[in-house]
Amino acid sequence: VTADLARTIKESETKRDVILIVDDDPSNRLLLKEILTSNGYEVKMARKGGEALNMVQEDPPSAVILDVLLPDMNGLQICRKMKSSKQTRFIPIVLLTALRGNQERIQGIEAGADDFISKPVHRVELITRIKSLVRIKRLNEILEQKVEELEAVKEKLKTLAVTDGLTAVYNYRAFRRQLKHEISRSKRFRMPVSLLIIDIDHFKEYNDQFGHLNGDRALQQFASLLKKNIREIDCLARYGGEEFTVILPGTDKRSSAFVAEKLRGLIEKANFALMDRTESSRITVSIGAATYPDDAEDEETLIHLTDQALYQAKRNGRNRFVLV
Ligand code: GH3
Ligand code: MG
Ligand code: MG
Repeated sequence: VTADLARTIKESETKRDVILIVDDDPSNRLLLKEILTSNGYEVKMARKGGEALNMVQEDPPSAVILDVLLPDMNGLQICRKMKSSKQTRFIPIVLLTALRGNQERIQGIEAGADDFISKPVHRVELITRIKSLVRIKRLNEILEQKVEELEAVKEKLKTLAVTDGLTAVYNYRAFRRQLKHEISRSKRFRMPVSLLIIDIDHFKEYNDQFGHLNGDRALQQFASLLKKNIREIDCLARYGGEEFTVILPGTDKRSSAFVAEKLRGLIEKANFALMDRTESSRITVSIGAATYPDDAEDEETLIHLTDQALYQAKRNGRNRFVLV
């Protein structure tokens, strides 16, 4: 990480920095320009405040050297404008002040100026100030970019932590968290929540017949078919192997039977594509269903009873659902 950061800083340092000079006095402008260009900076110039503000918006420079007295606008006003805009507030501003300009400096700091140079301009002083300000700006930008990158990685990790790698639906961990959440909501709002556990019938044979890779593909197609046929608020998860769970918030026993039967019929009719084969395959499922609070007082019991109903569906001959 440090090596990466060092490289980023080095890369950003090889770019030529553009300094904007804002001064209405031509000889002053030329002097500043000469000092900066002979030190490797690119220079842009503006005579008036309005012109300077436009240039800063259109193509943000690495720093601005700003005379306090300008024909159309006070330098302090420009400072305030630049520092209040999201786009330009990180551009360093050096104010050109009179030698004994203490009052000006205090006002300058209040307006957001980053540094001061007094007239007549001293070469070395100007260059050292500009150098360090440009460097700070660059580091700020890199820092901001790194923070953004980290945030993106954090989001990605968060998603990965709750997602099943094969089917991209929620994983077991997310299922447990979601069930807990829905049951406590259900308690609060006195609404039922139903749980389905769906297990593919004879999936071992499916693997034996079509191969494990086709088995994996079937699981993927299976999961996306289920996902497409439940509501947005329902939560589909891979419980493990070829077992899936669906949490149905706000769904009572009767409605859960309706959903279970709908999903069972859907799977029974679906064609599952196979690799390297033109024909497709068929799958059936057995489903156990239970409802909170009718059947159980807590999530452990709810899962246990749903599992027992599933077992019963298997014993009754598969390709069917059983309610607790
Ligand atoms: P039934 O549920 O109808 O009783 O029979 P079954 O053969 O489906 O049941 P069992 O639980 O004994 O076997 C489940 C099989 O599912 C075992 C395993 O080969 C297969 N399986 C589990 N996870 C995966 C997976 O990620 N990919 C593939 N291809 N197969 C899997
Ligand atoms: Mg099975
Ligand atoms: Mg199983």
